[in-house]
Amino acid sequence: MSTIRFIMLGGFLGAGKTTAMARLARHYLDQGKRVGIVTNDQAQDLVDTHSLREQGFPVAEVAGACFCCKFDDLLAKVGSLETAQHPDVIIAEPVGSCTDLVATVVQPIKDLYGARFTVAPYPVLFKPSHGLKILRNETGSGFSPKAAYIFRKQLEEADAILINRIDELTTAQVDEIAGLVAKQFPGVPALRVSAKTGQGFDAVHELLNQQGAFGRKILEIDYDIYAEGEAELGWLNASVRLTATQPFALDPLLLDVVNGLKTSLKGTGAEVAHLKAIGLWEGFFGVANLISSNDDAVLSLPSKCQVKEADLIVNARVAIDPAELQRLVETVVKQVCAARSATQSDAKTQSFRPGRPTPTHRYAAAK
Ligand SMILES: Nc1nc2c(ncn2[C@@H]2O[C@H](COP(=O)(O)OP(=O)(O)OP(=O)(O)O)[C@@H](O)[C@H]2O)c(=O)[nH]1
Ligand SMILES: [Mg+2]
Repeated sequence: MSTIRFIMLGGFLGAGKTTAMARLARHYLDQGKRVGIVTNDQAQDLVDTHSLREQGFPVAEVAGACFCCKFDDLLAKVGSLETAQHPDVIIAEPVGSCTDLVATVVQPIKDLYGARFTVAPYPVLFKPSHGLKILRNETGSGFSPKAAYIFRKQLEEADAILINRIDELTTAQVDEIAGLVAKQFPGVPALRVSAKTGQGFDAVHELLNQQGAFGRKILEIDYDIYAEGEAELGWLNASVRLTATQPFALDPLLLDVVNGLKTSLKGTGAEVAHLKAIGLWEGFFGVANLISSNDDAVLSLPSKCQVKEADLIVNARVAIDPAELQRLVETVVKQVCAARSATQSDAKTQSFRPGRPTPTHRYAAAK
């Protein structure tokens, strides 16, 4: 029996993992391969799962904690994709605040499930907006030193670093990032890519096809700093049905939600790691994002539709108290509804600080 290629794509919150996964999935489908995707979040109602499903990919979701703490669930979800899809390739996206994935996911899969899977080299996407400040050691990088610690640890265990968003960076900016990466993570290949446009992805495909001694970088990591860094984030997943008597355009609504939150968060000084909102109705869907407090909100996937009803899902990862985050999200959704004379129903919200990671397995040395 042939083995399944297992590809995991790491990177910080908002680095471009989901965008890159969709691009990779399309590439393998074009090659006639069958693909399954596994998403992961600290809670239910993940924008990425809905967005990838609406794009037509088979997706299984591991919810409630990161892959490392839900290792058996990850394998069970992969198993359900195997039964339903018989995939040649599985692409998995871990939670963007998670690290130590080689010791807790890659190594256990290789060691315990080597007959079922061949694990691809582990790439980590580099997020320029926060990453440049972190690698420059700038104070006021937007995050605390503990969150910056997680960001660096993610890069440290990578087999290759994918410098993302080159479509919107100058050559000088990309050169500066590449120089800092080469100095601080010596010997790690750095590829220049755009998950949005596909620039540089031939090299990513080549990388992911390589066989050899990959997925072997076991970190020295302080779980106290890691846990405290994660717990600085307020995490919120909310869903609600919106109903209006007159049709409204879905895309401006999504942008209003994200921009409204950006504005209200500005007043608090809390740094945004990633805000994302998806609107869904009868096969239409749109997604809006904001990846840092200093960026602009973007409509990454437009729905181009008018609706009288829509399911809205908001995911927010912000360095703020989760109760305060929930209050701000509720206020903004209320305003957005009032502007369209829309009512809310079936509202569900989970807001919390991520708990301390306690991995199912942790390999102290590479097998
Ligand atoms: N301009 C540009 N935007 C990008 C690129 N890659 C991703 N984005 C945008 O960045 C935002 C975040 O991308 P995602 O793919 O959702 O990031 P993620 O790493 O999956 O985020 P989390 O799941 O929250 O950790 C979206 O608005 C994307 O459209 C890129 O190469 N160029
Ligand atoms: Mg994602």
